[in-house]
Amino acid sequence: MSDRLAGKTALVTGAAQGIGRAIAARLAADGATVIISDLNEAGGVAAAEAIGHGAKAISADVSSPTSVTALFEAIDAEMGCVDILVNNASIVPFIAWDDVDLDHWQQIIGTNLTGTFLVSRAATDQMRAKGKPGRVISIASNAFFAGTPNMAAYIAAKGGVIGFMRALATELGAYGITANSVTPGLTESDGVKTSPHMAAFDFVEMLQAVKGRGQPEHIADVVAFLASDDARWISGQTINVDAGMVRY
Ligand code: NAD
Ligand code: 4PL
Repeated sequence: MSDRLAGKTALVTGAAQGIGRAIAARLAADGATVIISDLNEAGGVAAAEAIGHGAKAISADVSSPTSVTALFEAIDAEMGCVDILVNNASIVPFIAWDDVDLDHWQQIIGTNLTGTFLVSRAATDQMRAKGKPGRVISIASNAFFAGTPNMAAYIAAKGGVIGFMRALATELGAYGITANSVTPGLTESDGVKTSPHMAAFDFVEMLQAVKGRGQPEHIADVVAFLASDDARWISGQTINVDAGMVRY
């Protein structure tokens, strides 16, 4: 769609499907070399082939320190460094409060919050080691503002992600690295299409200022802006992308 990300390398986690895949496609269309990373190895390869523009798949589990280390060793060997990190990989549960036990809590925090920490730690250490500025963009959720039902551990993890991006902006601003969060509203992703969240669309649309169903591209367009030079003066912020469902 433009060449505003020409010469940049972008890593998008959880990009085999859904919002992550749309983000990868949009960054590639804007000229970035995109690394698609996902637990789902075959899905990542298929996404990279479909997106083209030199997109490449490297599978990883963001919740595993050894897997994240291996991912960044491969990036170091193959392309040197990433300029843009998009923390998108998450589990999106629908779970009644009475079923939220310690196992569930630790699984969700482990992937959605600790995974964001592990990948951000490795990516920004690499940027600093190579003396490169960079961008960290984390996908949180408007459920953090709305307190959406059936997602207690998820909402806690997303609040942690938003807080972490605020802190990282401070820690890394001096190195020319910005850190921001994007909070999508309910979005018709591949994961949501096969989940009980589908039943919430009519209610959510009633609350939206702008009517229609959230699509992955609505989120990808804003992430691509934050990745671009136009967003160089934005850091530590949370951009809500939900057709005006919540105001904060
Ligand atoms: P999705 O389930 O369609 O896709 C998620 C992808 O992440 C999958 O490909 C999955 O394999 C991958 N993944 C899961 N755990 C992983 C791990 N440990 N390591 C690597 N990859 C892993 O999800 P989606 O709806 O596209 O959501 C994408 C992001 O947007 C998530 O951060 C989610 O919390 C956020 N979000 C989604 C919605 C929505 O309504 N869809 C709303 C707000 C925020
Ligand atoms: C409003 O992040 O923000 C359902 C599923 N509804 O994952 C979300 C809303 C879901 C959301 C989310």
